[in-house]
Amino acid sequence: MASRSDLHTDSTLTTERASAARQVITPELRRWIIEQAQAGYEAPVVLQSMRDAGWNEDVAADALEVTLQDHLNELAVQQGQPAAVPVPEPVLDESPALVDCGDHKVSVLLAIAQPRIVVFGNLLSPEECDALIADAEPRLARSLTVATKTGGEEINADRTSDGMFFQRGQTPLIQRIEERIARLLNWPIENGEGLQVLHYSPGAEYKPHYDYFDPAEPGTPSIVKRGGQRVGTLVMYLNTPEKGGGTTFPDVHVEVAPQRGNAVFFSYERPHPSTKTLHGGAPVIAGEKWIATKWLREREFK
Ligand code: PD2
Ligand code: ZN
Repeated sequence: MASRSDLHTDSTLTTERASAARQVITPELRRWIIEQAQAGYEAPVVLQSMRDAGWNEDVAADALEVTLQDHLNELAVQQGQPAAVPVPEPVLDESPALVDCGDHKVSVLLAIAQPRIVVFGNLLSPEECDALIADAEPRLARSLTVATKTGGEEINADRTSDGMFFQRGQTPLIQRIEERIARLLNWPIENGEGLQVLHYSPGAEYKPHYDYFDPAEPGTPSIVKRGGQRVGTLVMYLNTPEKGGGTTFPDVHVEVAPQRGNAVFFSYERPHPSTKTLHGGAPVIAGEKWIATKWLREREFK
């Protein structure tokens, strides 16, 4: 292992999280951490060296995470990928069984780091699911997707569902659900698109796609003028299909089973396939499938 002479602690350090860590990472420490990673030392080994040198464990862990993330981001940008931006993220420190969202406690069923995927239980009550379906059903039409070639909307053969959009805050129920989501994901309510409800009949599916807007498409600059890129997706299951209809992540061979009231969240810090957030709605084999999707933007979606 490299010399520890760059590893002295700074007396201004506190146990504050990543932003504080970023302030106290000296260029020497940053260089040392990157050298350790390049030499093949795993994070726990580097962390132990920092603790041995007198660093507080939380501060050292934050400094390590921030430095390696910044470094990976720099490498990605050098390779021509868009820069990473902040994304919505639930507070899952210490692996809580439940996340308190004010009016409601949501359970955490599964968390995957890369791609970032979190499956939640009991995000919506059965009554809320039924009410959303009842409000949406009379207004369903064949689903459109945003057409990145033109910036408009188009019927998409890969998406054989019916759907509709609510306005943000359109009804008291929607307002309540949006407030819950904002607390759950630590993301401003204003950065959310209106809730979309989709209905899949047997055989209907949504073929694998990315939810961000492809920067190479000519319509994307005009789409992202309103609110910036999409950086996260929350798919909420409003019923439990008899067979099929899972949400699939083909790059990582994950399939989330649709169960009424549960939801799958995933985020993407850059509009690039390296996020591994390719995902689809598998064909419904028996029964029907209802979902509500909340897409989250970088900035206020006016
Ligand atoms: O219905 C789904 O599981 C699904 C799959 C992929 C929904 C979406 N994407 C979406 O609404 O973006
Ligand atoms: Zn999608």
